[in-house]
Amino acid sequence: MKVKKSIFLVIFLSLVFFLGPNVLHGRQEKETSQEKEKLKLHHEIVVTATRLETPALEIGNAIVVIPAEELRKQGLATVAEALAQLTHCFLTQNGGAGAAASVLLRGANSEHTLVLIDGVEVNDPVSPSRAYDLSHLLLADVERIEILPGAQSPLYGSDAMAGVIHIITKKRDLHRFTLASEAGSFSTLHTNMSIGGKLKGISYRLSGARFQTGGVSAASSFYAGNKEKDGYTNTSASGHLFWPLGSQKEIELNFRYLKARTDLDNYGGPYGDDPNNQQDMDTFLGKVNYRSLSLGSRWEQRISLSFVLNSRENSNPEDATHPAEREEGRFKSCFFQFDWQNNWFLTENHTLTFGVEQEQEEAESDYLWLSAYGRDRSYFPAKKATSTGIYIQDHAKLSSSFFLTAGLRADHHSRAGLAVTYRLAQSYFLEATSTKFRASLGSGFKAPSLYQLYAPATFWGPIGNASLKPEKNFSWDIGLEQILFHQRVIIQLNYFFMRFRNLIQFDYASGYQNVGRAETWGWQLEAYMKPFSFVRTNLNFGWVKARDLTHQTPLLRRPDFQAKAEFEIKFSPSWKLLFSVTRVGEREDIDYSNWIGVRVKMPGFTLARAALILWPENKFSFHLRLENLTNCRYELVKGYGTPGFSVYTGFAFSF
Ligand SMILES: [Ca+2]
Ligand SMILES: [Ca+2]
Repeated sequence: MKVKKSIFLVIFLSLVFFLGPNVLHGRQEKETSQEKEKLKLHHEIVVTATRLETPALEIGNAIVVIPAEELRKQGLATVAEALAQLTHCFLTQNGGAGAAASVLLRGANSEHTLVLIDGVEVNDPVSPSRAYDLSHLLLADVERIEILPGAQSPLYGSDAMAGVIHIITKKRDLHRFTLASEAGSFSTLHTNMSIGGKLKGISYRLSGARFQTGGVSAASSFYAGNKEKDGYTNTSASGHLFWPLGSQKEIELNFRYLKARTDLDNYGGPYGDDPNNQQDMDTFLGKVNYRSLSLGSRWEQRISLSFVLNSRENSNPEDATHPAEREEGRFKSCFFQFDWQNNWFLTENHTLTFGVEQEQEEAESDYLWLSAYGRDRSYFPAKKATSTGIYIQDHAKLSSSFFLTAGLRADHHSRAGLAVTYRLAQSYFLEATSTKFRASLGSGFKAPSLYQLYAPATFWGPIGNASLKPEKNFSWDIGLEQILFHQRVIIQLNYFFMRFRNLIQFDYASGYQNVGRAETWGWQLEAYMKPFSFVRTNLNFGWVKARDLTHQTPLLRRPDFQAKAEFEIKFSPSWKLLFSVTRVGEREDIDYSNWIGVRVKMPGFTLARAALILWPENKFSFHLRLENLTNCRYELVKGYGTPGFSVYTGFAFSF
């Protein structure tokens, strides 16, 4: 009933806004947006691949850019949902919205991808492998997401082994006010708003969002005993201040806060249900950035200081089905980052970037589990590690069509010692045939996490190992991008290869050891086509092989094949229709439902979605989206639930 009410409310508000005067102004914006689409890909400015604003044409890496505005207009609420639209990575989630989400980029483990929010590293120091849980990040204030696959440690240091996911938020909005809301299946209601403007020369943007859903059962309801739905609420706020100090200097302030509560189950598979197992998450991120130009605009300095505080509490009291079982957990971490980046615009053709980065991570946790079998406590006392990195890079325009980026970096971790990494990326554009050839190679590393270094031994044996060394990898890729028929067709083909060594793996006898080796390789084929001015299609194929070389087994949860076909029909400026089909291939997982984990083959699945957007170019828009059209029954992680067919509707409004 609650959902129906919400849907009516959304439709009502939509009509009120539609009948308002604002809709009349929308038409003029049409041209600029079409212009933008024409310039797609090739003149886009990206920042992640060189730490500089650089046209995509000059980038030797296979960078993927997700424009968030487009996804928001369709009603998507989270960064995880946005990443799930790609065939470049695979997103796994232990249940519905709010459940732990990992992104497996180019077949690598999730902890081997570094996640940045406006340049701030957010991989969680208290997570056993310092991975980032993507489930709580809302799309509301995101401008775009840049994904830079491949070993990128020379740019960003530790953790950037399989690539970097950079979430770039909106800073200066054209709009003074925005409001968007959506309601739909599973009692989902999502609302976000922002205000922006200028006050005494200082630009500001403040935004807030609230997402709540009744959810699906985390332990899949396809198995016996799982009837209880697991809901999720998320309240997020973010702000940005921009203060120009004359024409050559500026200060920026960023903050982001999120508070989330996720209902959990005890495990996936049969009888995993638990009515009162829940997790509370609090995160605060802050950043101050100073930027100046000197020596006749030849020398740019960016000095930034940032921090991230994470706090997570798990609580699972006794209940009717588990009268003797209780769980309590507290996890805390903080991360500080200082970066001094210098860009020397030596000549028109060379930009030299060099700098120093200092980081400190701190974490502690306490976890208690009581059951009929006894009492188990895992206590991790507060531990700290620091690391210092120095980096240098030359981005060179060797001719009007040949670009080269070369970088070198040395990082020193307070416990694990030194890691030196390098990268080389080149891009060549053959004007005569509109063909871009690109190639890149690089090395990466990941310093051991605090838990891997210092987790105290238990009755069962050692865990942490203070003499661990950094994990290392090497990657290369080549690609081709062909533009045909005046950008009506763009085809991209990429091949990549990555080899990992010194991987930290847990051994029951000796705790964590640098013993693992793995290899991943694959192809990515993308075709963008605009056969008519009102039709746009995107075809994406990703093939990945990911192997554990130590045990000679496929890495878990990596589909060997993913394909996606997307069609967009825009009949007039007042409505467009979107339809997409995604096919995910077979992959291996572990089934824990019979005490001992057994390797199982997970079947492939097909998901179809459709979205109707009314007045997509207007200040006011209205959408209706249908997810999992065929009500496909599938699992991302063995035993965990996923939503079936669902319907959402909402509006967005700005002035
Ligand atoms: Ca449940
Ligand atoms: Ca319980």
